[in-house]
Order: sequence, then C-alpha cells, then structure tokens
Amino acid sequence: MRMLIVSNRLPFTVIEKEGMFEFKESVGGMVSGLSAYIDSMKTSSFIELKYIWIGWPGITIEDIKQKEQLKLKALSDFHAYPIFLSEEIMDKFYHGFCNKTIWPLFHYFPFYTVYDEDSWKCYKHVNEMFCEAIMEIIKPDDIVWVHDYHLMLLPGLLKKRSPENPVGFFLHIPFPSFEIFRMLPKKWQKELLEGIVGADLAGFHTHEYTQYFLRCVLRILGHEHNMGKIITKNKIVRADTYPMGIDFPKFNNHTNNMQVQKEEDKFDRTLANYRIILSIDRLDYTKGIINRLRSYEIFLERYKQWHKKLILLLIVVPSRIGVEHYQQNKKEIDELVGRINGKFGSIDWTPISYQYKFLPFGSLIALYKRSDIALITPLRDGMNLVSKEYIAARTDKTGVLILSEMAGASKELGEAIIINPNNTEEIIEALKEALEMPREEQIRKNHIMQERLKCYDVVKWAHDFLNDLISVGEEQKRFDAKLLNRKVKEEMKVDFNKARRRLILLDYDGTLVPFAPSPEMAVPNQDILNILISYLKDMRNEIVLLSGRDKDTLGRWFELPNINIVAEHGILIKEKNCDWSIAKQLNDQWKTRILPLLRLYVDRVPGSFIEEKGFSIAWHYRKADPEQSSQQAKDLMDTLVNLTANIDVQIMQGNKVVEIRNTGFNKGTAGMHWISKNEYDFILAIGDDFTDEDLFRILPDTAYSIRVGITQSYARFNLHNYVEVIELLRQMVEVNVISDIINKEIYNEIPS
Ligand code: GDG
Repeated sequence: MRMLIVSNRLPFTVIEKEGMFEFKESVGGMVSGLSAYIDSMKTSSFIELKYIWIGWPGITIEDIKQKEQLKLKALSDFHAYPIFLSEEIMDKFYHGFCNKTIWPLFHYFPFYTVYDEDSWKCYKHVNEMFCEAIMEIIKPDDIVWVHDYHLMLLPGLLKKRSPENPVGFFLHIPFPSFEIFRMLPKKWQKELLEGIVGADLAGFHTHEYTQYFLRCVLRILGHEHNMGKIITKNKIVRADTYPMGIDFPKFNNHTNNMQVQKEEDKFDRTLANYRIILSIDRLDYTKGIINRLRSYEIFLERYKQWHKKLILLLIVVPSRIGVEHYQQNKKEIDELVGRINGKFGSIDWTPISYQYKFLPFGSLIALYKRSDIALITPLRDGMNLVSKEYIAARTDKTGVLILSEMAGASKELGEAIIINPNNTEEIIEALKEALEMPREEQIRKNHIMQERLKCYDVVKWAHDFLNDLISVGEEQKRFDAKLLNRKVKEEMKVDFNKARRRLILLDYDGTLVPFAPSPEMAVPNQDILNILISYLKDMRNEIVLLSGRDKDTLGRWFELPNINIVAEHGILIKEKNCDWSIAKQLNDQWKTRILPLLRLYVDRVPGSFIEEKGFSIAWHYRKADPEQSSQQAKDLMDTLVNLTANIDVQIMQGNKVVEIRNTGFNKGTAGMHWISKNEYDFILAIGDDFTDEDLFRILPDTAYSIRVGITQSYARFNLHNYVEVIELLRQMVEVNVISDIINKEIYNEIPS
C-alpha cells in the first residue's frame, strides 16, 4: 500500500542559503501528529508503509532547474513531492482565502471574515494545481489522504479524475454550525461541501463537528444520511469522528533525552522557587491569549498572597506573520504583558516571562514537565494537542490542566478544570482551584487522562481513519459490482431479442423521470413517451407501469394503446385497452380519521402538502425545510403507528413522503397478475424505491431486476439514475421518433 498524504505545507520548510537548500522542521499540530504516525510505521515490523507527502515547500522558486533539483532531493531524502506556488498565488490563497475567510469563519470570527471573489478563484485554482500534481504521480493502488481546510475542493476533483483510488479527507479545524457556514456565498458553500463529499471518508475531531457537517450537507446539498453514511447520486460517502491523539511515548518517555535534562536543570536553577503557569500557543487570535492575560491580571489583583510566588510563562510561537489580525493580536499581547509586568512586577519578580519564538523540542518538554499548571483557553480550537502533550509529559502524574470547553480536546479531557474562555471569572477561579488542588487529586485525575491518551494515540487515530477509508472503498466496490455493466447489458439485449413474450415492469417517479418539487410537475416528456410507444408497437412486449400515483393522473399522462397501468401501489389495475378495476372491494373510511392529523402536519411544516388518492393518502415534504420536515416525518410516523393500530392500513416512508394505504396490496401482488400467466420468456423490472422491492422479491430467478440508486436491494443489478434507465430502454429497442403521440394515426399504426 502506498499512501499519498496531501497537505498545504510539507512537514518542513525549505530555505535557500548560498544556492543550497536547507530543510527546517515545520510547527503545527497536524504535522506533529502525522509525522509521529509515519515514524511509528517505519519502526513497525508488520506493515511496510510507503508514502509520499505532497505540499508546498515554503519557498518560492522560479528557476526550472532549481525546481527539479529540489524535487529530487525532497523525494529521495524526505519522501516529499513539492508543489511550487508563486508568491502572488500564495498570498491570495494562503493569506487570502484560507486565513482571511475560512480560518476566521470556521473559528466563529465572522467579523474578521473577508469575502473576496478573487481569493476564492485563487483557492479553486490552487486546489486544481494540487490535483494536477497528484495526477502526475498517482498509481492505481494508492490511497490518498487530504488534510485540512486549505484543500476542501481537492477530494472532489481527485475522485473525478481518478475514481478508483480511495480518497480520505480530514479537517483539523472545527466544522462550524450551519448558521455560521451559511454566511459564505451560496456558490462557495455548495462547492466546498461538494468537494468534501467528493471524498470516500470525511473525518472530524469531534462528534459535534461531524453533526454540523452532516447538517450542512442535508440543508445545502439535500443529501440525507444514515448514521453518517451519505448516499449521493453515484457513491457512498461516510462522515465520522476521529479525535486526533498524540505520540504518547514521545512526550511521556524522555528519561534518556539529554536535551530535556539540560533544560530541566536550567529551569530548576532559575525558577525552582516559583509555581509555574504555562501558556503556549501559535500566535493566533483564536487561542484566547488576551482573555488569559486579562484573567491573570485580575487574579493578581484579587489574590495578592500569590505575588512573588507565581510566574506565567507565556510562549507565543510566531505564525501567519503576513495577516493583519495576527499583527494586531501580537501588538495587543505585547502591550498587555507590558502593562501587567509594570503594574505588579518588582526588581525581584516579573509576573509574566514572555517569549515570542519557536522552542526546540527539549525545551518544550522541560516546560511541560516543570509547569504546575497549563492554562489553555482558546476561544475555538479544532482539537488542541498542547493540552494532551502537557498531560502526557507529566511522568509523576502531578500538574493541573485548565482547558477551554471550546477546544475539541475538552471532550476527551473531562478530568481537567474545564472553563468557558469568555468568562474571566471562571478562569480566575480555575487558577485558584488549580493552585490549591491537593497532589493526590492531581495524580488521580491525570492518571485517568493519561490512560485515555495512551490508548487512543495518534497511531490509533491514523489507523482507524485509514481502515475506515479502506472499508468504505470495499462497500463501494460491492455496489459497483452490482452495477449493470456492459457485459450484462449485452446479454440482456440478446435475451430480449430472442424472446417471444417479454414482460417489462416499470416504476415511474425516480425511475423514468427525476423527482420534481411537486408530483404534478413530473409530467412525462416526449422522449419517454416515444420510447414507451416503440415498445408498445411490438406485440411481443407487455409493458406495465407500476406507480404509487392516483389512477386519474396516470390515465391522463399515459393514454397509450396497449399499455398496462397499476396505480396506488397495486390497488388499481388498468389492463391494456380496458378500464380500471379494483382487485377487491376496499374500505376507505379510515381516510377521514387520518386526514385531520395530516392537515396538522401541513400547518406545522410549511411547504408540505397532502395528496389524497382513492385508497391512500400521502404527505409530501420535498419542498419543505429538509431538516424540520425529516424530523416531523419521524414524528408523524410514530403518531400514525398508534393511531392506525386497529385499522387495516399500512404506513410507509418513501422518498420525502409518508404514505398511508390499505394493506394486502403492493407492487409485488400487482406484478403477480402478469407473472402468474407464465407466458413470458423475458422479464425485466426497474424501480427506485422500497415499494419496488415487493416486486423484485417475487420475480423468478431468470428475471432481470434493476434498482435505481446506490442502495441495497433484492434486485440483481443497480443503475445510478433515471438517465441510465432511459438510455438502457432506448438501447434495447429501436426508437421511432414520433412527434405527436396524441395523433390518432399513431394509434392505428400499432398492431392490435
Ligand atoms: C491545528 C488545529 C488541532 C507548538 N509550539 C511549539 C511546538 N508546538 C507544537 C505542539 C503541538 C503543535 O505544535 C500545536 O498543535 P495544536 O493542536 O495545539 O494547534 P494548531 O497548530 O493550531 O493545529 C488544532 C491540530 O491542527 C491537529 O489537528 O489540534 O485545533 O488548529 O504538537 O507541540 N513544538 C515545538 N516548539 C514550539 O515552540 N517543538
């Protein structure tokens, strides 16, 4: 197996020094996590993982020779495949759309969000460039794992070009609620979601983000899901939760690390007499550094007994230097630190030790190990790995973690002191509680959290994601194997041509025509009628149209000689050239009991309506709000089950419709009317929903049965959509183009 990891940045930054390339490790949660997974795979004796990491190398190079040089070195030394982007593109893409549109909006900073059409175009362009670059190196068995918000369009683009390769997508930042996501222009919303849904598997850090995503997919793209499984027009996509873990041993086991030891010694020499509060983040307004500092300021005002006993180690790691809000945030931090130190500090005590820099790994671990409290208060954070790393690094299990409930990590680290970062009071009291927490209590809590982090580490995270990606691919293959392929189509045509009597059973809505907003709009077009007429003209063919619709509409739309029609799912039958007949006298008194209830739901759900037929009633909600109506439909189903317990009716939920009808009849019983004649040596049945399953179930083994849509079925084969059905029917028969089917002469042409 070869894995192509795709992210905006490669796990290193290339620097050019006197014509030579130097490689410098990149910071960031995603890079740390994935690097750990790859390292673990290198040392694993069971699986040999080949991989290529694709992304921007952090440098702009124009010279073609230099590009080639860098490509060769990156590939041979780092399994990396650089994608070169010009400074101008990088500015509009990374500093523009990524960090001025998606980042602020997805972190609930709508007032920082810029909506710029040019940057959006550039975002699309860069996603396409990534797709092109991947196409240059992808092999048939490769798995592709696309990471993060910079590349949300890429999964869709890749699957279009290379549908056989499994493509996974993981979002490292929060997926926002619908109300926030809908602030993007409609076109962007749709394209971004379609891009992600293009993947086979979409992963998120928390259950909430997954649910928000699924909700947006339902409301914006109209795809429902079943336990996270979304069935789109032609494929299955799964959305699920994979909370990213850390490389636990790397942070927990550093006894032999000299660098860590050296840093700890340095720490002990200078800070041994103080209680230490650690704050470490990339410079980012989402990390809540300002709120943290303000709370610390009030804490010092309120609890003077802690003066000269406490130091806040504030580490801010430079990032996204070009973006305006980051510079502003940095300025605010600098000023606030100055003010607090000025206000409370003295010659022998500085309340905040502030460093604006990237720390070497040894120093980072030493800080984790020596800090009594980790104060992590992001306003929004996809996960937050620093909080997990802090807990893991506490080998003696002491230490207190104060963690924002807005960080994804708070879902797994419930034993920490969880605070709301917008509430200064909560942070202040959390600091007091942390400083006073007994050692045994600290150990008890951290022990639980460590066990959890040990279990679900970054390797497990990546394994779970990749295993699920492969299994979605397998499920898709099982469906693909049932797709009506060219070979079966040919066999079918041969059987059709040599047959003396052919029975063709066709559903209508969703099978011959797409679903329309309201039932009366789905009128058959001339093309469909021409195809049907071509079949009807040949006396060897028996055409039966089986629908849930009422008899009047069907009779009006299909006023064609020799056609057989079944209405209301099998209750009413019109044999060719005869009148409608009802199989058995039925009672329709129950309708008066049900109608008031349905009317109540019409009032409750704007856009829904009732269709009353002879022996059934349907409540349609295709035009209604997708979320509200889907919830109300479940509610209605429950109520109907109780209300109809002693009535001889059945309740069915179809495609955006709840239907109540007399029992004892279905498309299967109707189909039997013809099948039992035993005169057909070719049978074909096509339908798109569960009411057609009744028919598929009773067909003889030799019959051809086709379910429209990607779903499990009793049918032997699947087709993607009605377009493919029409094409199949057209291919099987010579279609005569008849412009005016109402023309009586045409009826006369048909042999009786
Ligand atoms: C994004 C999401 C999500 C930080 N400073 C130094 C340093 N680091 C390392 C930490 C940690 C990583 O960088 C930071 O990870 P976070 O998760 O805290 O935050 P983001 O970079 O914003 O990451 C985030 C993450 O992706 C993963 O999906 O959790 O929500 O925003 O590993 O150790 N490492 C060193 N020196 C530093 O100064 N050596």
